[in-house]
Amino acid sequence: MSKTIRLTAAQALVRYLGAQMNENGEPFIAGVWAIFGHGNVAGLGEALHGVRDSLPTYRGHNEQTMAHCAIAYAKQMRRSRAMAVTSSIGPGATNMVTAAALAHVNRLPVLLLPGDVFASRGPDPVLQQTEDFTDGTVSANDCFRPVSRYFDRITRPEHLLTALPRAFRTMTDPADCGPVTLGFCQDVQAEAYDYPLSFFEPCIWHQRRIRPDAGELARAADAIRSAKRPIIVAGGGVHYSGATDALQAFAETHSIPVAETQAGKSVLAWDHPLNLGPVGVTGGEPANTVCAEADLILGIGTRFQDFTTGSWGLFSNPERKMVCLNTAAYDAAKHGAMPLLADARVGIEELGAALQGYRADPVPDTLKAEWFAKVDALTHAPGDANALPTDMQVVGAVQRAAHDDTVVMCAAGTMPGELHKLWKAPRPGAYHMEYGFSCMGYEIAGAMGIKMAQPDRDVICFTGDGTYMMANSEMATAAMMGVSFTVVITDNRGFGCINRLQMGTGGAEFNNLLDHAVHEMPSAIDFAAHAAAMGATSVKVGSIAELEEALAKRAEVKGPYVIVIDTDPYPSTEYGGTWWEVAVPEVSTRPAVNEKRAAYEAAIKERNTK
Ligand SMILES: Cc1ncc(C[n+]2csc(CCOP(=O)(O)OP(=O)(O)O)c2C)c(N)n1
Ligand SMILES: [Mg+2]
Repeated sequence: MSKTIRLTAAQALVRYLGAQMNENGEPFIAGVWAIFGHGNVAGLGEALHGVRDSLPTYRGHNEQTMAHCAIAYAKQMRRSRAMAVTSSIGPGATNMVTAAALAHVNRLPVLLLPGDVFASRGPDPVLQQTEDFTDGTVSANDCFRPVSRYFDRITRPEHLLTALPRAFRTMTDPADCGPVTLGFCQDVQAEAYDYPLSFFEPCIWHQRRIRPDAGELARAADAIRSAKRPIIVAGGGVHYSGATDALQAFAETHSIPVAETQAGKSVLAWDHPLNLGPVGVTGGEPANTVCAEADLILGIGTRFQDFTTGSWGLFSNPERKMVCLNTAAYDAAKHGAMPLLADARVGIEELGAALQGYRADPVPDTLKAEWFAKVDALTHAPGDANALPTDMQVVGAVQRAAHDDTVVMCAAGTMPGELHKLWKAPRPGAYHMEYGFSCMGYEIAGAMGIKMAQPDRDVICFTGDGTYMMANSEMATAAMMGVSFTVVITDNRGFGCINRLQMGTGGAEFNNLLDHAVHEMPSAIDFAAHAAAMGATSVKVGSIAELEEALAKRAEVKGPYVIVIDTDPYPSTEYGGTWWEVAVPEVSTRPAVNEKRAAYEAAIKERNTK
């Protein structure tokens, strides 16, 4: 019997994809998003058609947002499954670069398969080929290099024998996890080769759980034992490791409070007494007060981005030590932390065993009650017929309509900050925030990806008018595919959060709200009509009460359901938060800028001299 099989490289690739399993026995690649062009229609297109019953191919409307959908799918699946995305060469490929960067920052798996120029160079230059005058090996796909965890260019069919195992190793490695880009030369996709049959045998990719080094564990445990006021800062890694139960048990046993980053939010139920809630720039007073005074910060599964640390101002207490439990050595050693390199779940378990008998000083139990008394007043504020609703009131209305199976999601604009502060997540996975890249335009495609990952969940997407306008066309895909989720569009007629940031740094209101941008006609976008034109069910509501009525109907709607509400661009939750480093001009004719510059310099000095 022959030990090889003659396949095109594209056929070999899709056959290999179908044989890669996760440890639950599911195919790791759940489907392939594709927009065809000359760079992939003949090669990959033919191959995908051949396997369409076992490996579904989906057609989107934009390469970037197809990839956002795939990435959101992987995030909601806690990285246990992923999707592939293929494009033609040229613009289709470069459209995916932003999504690659998003997956790179958020450490999320996605397999990107842009077509690439002819390896033979026969038609040189082929349609859409960029030409480097000094380097014949460069193509548009080289843009993916800095935003891929693994990059390869398939210029011979047998390259797949080494490239594909590396691709899966990268996507399933907890530390290196991120986007893989395989630039797939157009002619090579169609070229046949005698592949060894063994290459296509089922392969299981297990989740690696690295145990801590004995020395690192002992040093971390000693540091924690000598701390009286430690706090855990829990990030997305706790979710990806499936460590939420272990974290809760650890926190309870040692009475250590937990603060949640954007990616970490929902690791503990919002009302768990030890969950002090959101930390950092979009954080609340309970976590931020305790962090500022903590003598030890125990980061678990966090990359300590500046929104978490308040540009390190929040963590600048000279007394404090930092231990960082992370699966990536790069993160574990950030900012002088004592590294504890391990999988979050087994790392927490071993740390717990090493800390037997240790209990931290209790934190004042009034902190949370005081915080919620203040913020609940904002979310529950009654509607005022003479004023536009605030974004906080919108969050309140959605919260009242939410239940245990609701997942709220967002990425950019006002709502990530409001939701981090205000949303009450009842259980892990109830909160999905892409705040590593905070990419406008992730929302609608991402909501579709979440619903595809967990069809039984009630997915509610928050989007501003700005981010809706940035990328909305996968709404039509969701309508066509019957993927049901709710989109709440808060229309404040512009980039409200950046307008507030501009004012906060002494700037004139300029070029953010549509009224402050060059125009001849006032902009009045009818979002409900726009969404309806793409096949969504949509409604514009005029008040918080009407929003609640519209939300109550969402379970009956098949496909995307869009609710539009006008909101006031100026107010936001005034409580909580902490300093965030945004560079203010050193020289300006505006006195307001000069004042903010002085405050900026003082804040930097305070952080740097503690
Ligand atoms: C792709 C992209 N471009 C620019 C930004 C910078 N940015 C962050 S939020 C924002 C405005 C968001 O406006 P909107 O969605 O209407 O939300 P609002 O703050 O008005 O509620 C901008 C321009 C970004 N995060 N992503
Ligand atoms: Mg807006």
